Amino acid sequence: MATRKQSESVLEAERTKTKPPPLFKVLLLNDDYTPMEFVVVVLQKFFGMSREQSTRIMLKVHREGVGVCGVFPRDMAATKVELVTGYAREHQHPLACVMEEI
Ligand code: TYC
Repeated sequence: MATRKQSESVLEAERTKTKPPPLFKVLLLNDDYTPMEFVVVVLQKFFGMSREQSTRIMLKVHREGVGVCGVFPRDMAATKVELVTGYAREHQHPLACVMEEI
């Protein structure tokens, strides 16, 4: 049976050592060549957005240069970036999708 002091020092060690896992934003970047309709489809297909939400984000990227598609743990963000980039290249579009730690 641990004493109160022992329990407190274990809790203190955990408080100072354990960090929550980092989160990453997945971003789409604007370019002059990828068709708007293709970007809308990408947002629906890979990020589960409605047509309306996809259109909003696509227009934001088109006007402002960058937009957030979602926030994910590292592995999930990396997979989204790979899938979107692969899909864009299959269709010969230069669409850029990147991840950035929050
Ligand atoms: N700027 C592109 C065009 O005018 C559309 C576009 C939007 C491209 C978002 C990329 O991430 C992007 N066809």
